[in-house]
Amino acid sequence: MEKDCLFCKIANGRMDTEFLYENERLVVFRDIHPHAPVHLLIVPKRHIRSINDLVPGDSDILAEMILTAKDMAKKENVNESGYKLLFNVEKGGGQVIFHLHLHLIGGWN
Ligand code: DGP
Repeated sequence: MEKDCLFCKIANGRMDTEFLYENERLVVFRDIHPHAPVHLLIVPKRHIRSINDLVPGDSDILAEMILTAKDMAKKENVNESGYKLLFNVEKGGGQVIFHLHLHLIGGWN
């Protein structure tokens, strides 16, 4: 865990956040400021600052995040209507929480 990292605290159960899914490596919870009817965050428990910090050894967690997003889209009933998967990368890319997370956004009519 990284000291002072909000998503390290959330992902490791130190905050009162409801998980829609959890395993040993990642968690899924709802974004506190949703941009759409369905707005989930897929977050690894291990601290990685951003996409810029990924190394070849991170390919498994990255693939698992995307596969989990696909499963969550089905659970939230947006798989057929469609959805966006988004990584904001660093400040200029809109990232405000510097702990890797994948946005799943959908549910528009
Ligand atoms: P980004 O801009 O990609 O770093 O997105 C960070 C997202 O995290 C933003 O959409 C709001 C969300 N967020 C920030 N703090 C909290 C929190 O304490 N709880 C939850 N559930 N979401 C949070």
